[in-house]
Amino acid sequence: MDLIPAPSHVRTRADAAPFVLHAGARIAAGPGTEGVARRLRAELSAATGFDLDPAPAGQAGDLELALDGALAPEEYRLDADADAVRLTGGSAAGLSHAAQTLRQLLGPAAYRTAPLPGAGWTVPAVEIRDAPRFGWRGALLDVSRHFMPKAGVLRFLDQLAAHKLNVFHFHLTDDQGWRMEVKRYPELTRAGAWRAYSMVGYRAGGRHDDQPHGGYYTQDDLREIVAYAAARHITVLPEIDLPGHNQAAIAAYPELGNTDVVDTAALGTWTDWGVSENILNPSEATLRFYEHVLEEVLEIFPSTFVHLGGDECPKEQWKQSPAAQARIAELGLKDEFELQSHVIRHFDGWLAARGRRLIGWDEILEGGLAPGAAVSSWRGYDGGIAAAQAGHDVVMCPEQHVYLDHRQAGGEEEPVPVGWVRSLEDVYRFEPVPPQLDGDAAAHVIGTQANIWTEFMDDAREVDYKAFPRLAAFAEVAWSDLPRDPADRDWAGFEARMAGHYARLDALGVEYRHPEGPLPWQRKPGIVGRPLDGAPGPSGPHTAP
Ligand code: TNX
Repeated sequence: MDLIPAPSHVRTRADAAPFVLHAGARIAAGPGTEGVARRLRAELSAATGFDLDPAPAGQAGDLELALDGALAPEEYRLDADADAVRLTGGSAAGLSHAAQTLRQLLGPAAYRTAPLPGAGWTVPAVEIRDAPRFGWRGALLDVSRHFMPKAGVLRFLDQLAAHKLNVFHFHLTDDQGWRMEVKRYPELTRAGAWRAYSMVGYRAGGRHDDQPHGGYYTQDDLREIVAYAAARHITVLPEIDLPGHNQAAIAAYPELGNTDVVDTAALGTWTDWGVSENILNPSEATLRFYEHVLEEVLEIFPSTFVHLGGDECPKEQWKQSPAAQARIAELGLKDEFELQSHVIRHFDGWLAARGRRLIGWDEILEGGLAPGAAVSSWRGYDGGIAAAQAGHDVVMCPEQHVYLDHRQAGGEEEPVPVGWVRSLEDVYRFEPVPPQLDGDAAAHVIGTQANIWTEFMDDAREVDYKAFPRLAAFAEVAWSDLPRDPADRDWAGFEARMAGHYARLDALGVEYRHPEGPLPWQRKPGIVGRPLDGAPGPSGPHTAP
């Protein structure tokens, strides 16, 4: 059956005949299952050409959908025999996972959007009992470094849903582009969503293109993305990065920068990769500006968590700025780190007052954190360990393991080789909860995330190549109850199941990296990357370009 991610329990039934989905099959949708039924019908009727009409009231269906409050919300059961396939979820989310498992059981053609002649639709007689290990199974997509048009984002959400991933971390702002329409501050997208050209490859290569780059999502686009994700039981986690990674915003509104140190009016949206020195000034006016931005963010994104970045904030400008120094004195702070902490704490309280929670990159730990804040541990496990031990919730996403911009093989022909070699097997052997954590502290690891930074991915085809197949291995790490010791994981078994899974990815139209390596058009000869040598330690140096 080649199910990915692997379910907790599968029993194939020798005593029962398989189920065959046929034209005229009916869906019986119990109370609370209407949304999942609608989507299942849409997906399967496209693939099969069958109508899959609702079963008349009170009559059994060929596909039976029900909720059972005795199951955990994301838990599900799938029971198939010759009579019917019964899908039961603890909530609509659990049921939606059951529907994804059914799609896998129906075969790769179930991932197509039109029927192939002569296709058959058989589901083996099975009992599946399944529930996720982690409640937060995320993927970050960086749409700042390279803009991903809306259609590509919706397609990415389909890919996440097919792998039972349930958090879409939407990295909407950075030095190189601001991607969210903000009604109150139209310059953020009028100026900040565009840059004059892009660096091609890593800085050392010294190459640029001559092509303006940009794009942004209107608020209606974002509402559509949020609703599309919600229908797939995916939460969209918006990220508005501050106080660093802000050159695009400063290019749009120069008063946001450290105007007593740099001529911010002369800045454009950044055309380099890396970490810009141009950070926000720490004035009250800037805090108000971002409160206004966040008011619009909260209107559009219903997620409990809002990601405010907090990473890689060079302090040079604050050191030189008389205004920033006066602010440090006025607030009675020790240094620039405490000033950054002050900014983050301000928004932590601001979000909490609105019933939301702040999450930020592990640098936000540096000046002390408010109790409700959570941490994305990216520079390694250490930040996450410290945060969990201090009682904060943690999402483990160490760059040494699950940064999918890093190269997936060591060969010369890997396109734009960045970072450490993180093969499919390496990702399969990634363990989100390090052995240093146990008991309550381990329980603070609420989940894990793979992050796709797009400095070196220009479009959806290149994102496909870097994300897949590794996101399939990651999905199994996040969902399945794998042995905690990476050495004990059944890599050979996973690899064997991947053979079936590649056929699904093909049917979905995902341009994954083939096990043999990049296809000729997937190579980028001559584009300089920054490969790092050796195996990454559990908490190695960080690698931002
Ligand atoms: C570090 S992860 C970054 C990103 C880069 C990424 C490249 C993080 C909080 N900062 O800005 O895109 O490395 O791997």
